[in-house]
Amino acid sequence: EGTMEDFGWTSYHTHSEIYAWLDTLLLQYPTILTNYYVGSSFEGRQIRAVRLSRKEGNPSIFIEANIHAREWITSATATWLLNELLTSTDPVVQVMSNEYDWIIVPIVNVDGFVHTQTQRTWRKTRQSHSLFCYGADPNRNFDAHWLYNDEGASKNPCSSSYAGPYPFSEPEIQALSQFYLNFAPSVKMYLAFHSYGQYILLPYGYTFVLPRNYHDMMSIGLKGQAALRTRYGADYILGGIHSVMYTSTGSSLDWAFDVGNVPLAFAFEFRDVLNGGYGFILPPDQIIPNCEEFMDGLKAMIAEAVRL
Ligand code: ING
Ligand code: ZN
Repeated sequence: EGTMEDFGWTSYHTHSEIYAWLDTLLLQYPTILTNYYVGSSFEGRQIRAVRLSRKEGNPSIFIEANIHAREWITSATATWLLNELLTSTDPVVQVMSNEYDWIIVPIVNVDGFVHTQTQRTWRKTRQSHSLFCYGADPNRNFDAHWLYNDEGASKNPCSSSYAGPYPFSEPEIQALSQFYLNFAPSVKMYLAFHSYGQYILLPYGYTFVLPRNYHDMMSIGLKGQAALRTRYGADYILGGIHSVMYTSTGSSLDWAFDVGNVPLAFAFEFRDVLNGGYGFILPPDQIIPNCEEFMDGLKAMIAEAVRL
């Protein structure tokens, strides 16, 4: 569909369009952007990442999007954010772009994402684990509290929250975790993008026990929640995954926090609101407002993180 001049955020893009857009950015900003191959998906596609770095020695912010296939707003938001970090004239965004390295994996679950072109509500990976059912839930497949207490994920290969036969059984998740560990010493904030329901989530998913710096993360989250509301009145629910959402084991957030040792970890559930009617099928005219309010929230969260 179209040429690269058409890449924008008024419609959703396929994985090849997103990768082609990354290629044009890499040519356009060769001193600022670095291309990475995170690894290969089960079906042999490249999982790609890009790092934006304007100077040496910055702390990093690591972002994963589209770990769940049908959550198209997440890769749209990740690419929009990257574009803003490259082109924004907002002085606050320019400082964020200068003072942090941004490592962005726009499509973690690339096979699943491609599959949603024909089966729009697919969530999992595409590796077959039984005669009849495909895929594991990539956000239940990390080697941290995997299937802890036999809760928070399913052992049934046909379930949409199937944890996989063993931790890191999914090549995408094995690759993402190894890729993350290369950067871990410099990463200050891990962000996992999901939809929908409008939440700012903190670890943990596997237990009600609070993470070590819960109060710092809550105060950062509160600033984000307030800022997210300012532009269009969006209501984001804030709290630990286990308490405001549901038990979930083997997630990237718990893994990044406990194994990856990241100081700050947040998951976002973007638009739609819980009973908004669109669910995962968020109309494309909501991409930009979603991104704008998210940026308001992120700016406030980073400002609070620096202050603390
Ligand atoms: N929600 C997330 C899920 O994996 C989540 C919620 C986020 C759980 C981060 C654990 C960690 O179920 C969606 N909609 O995918
Ligand atoms: Zn998700």
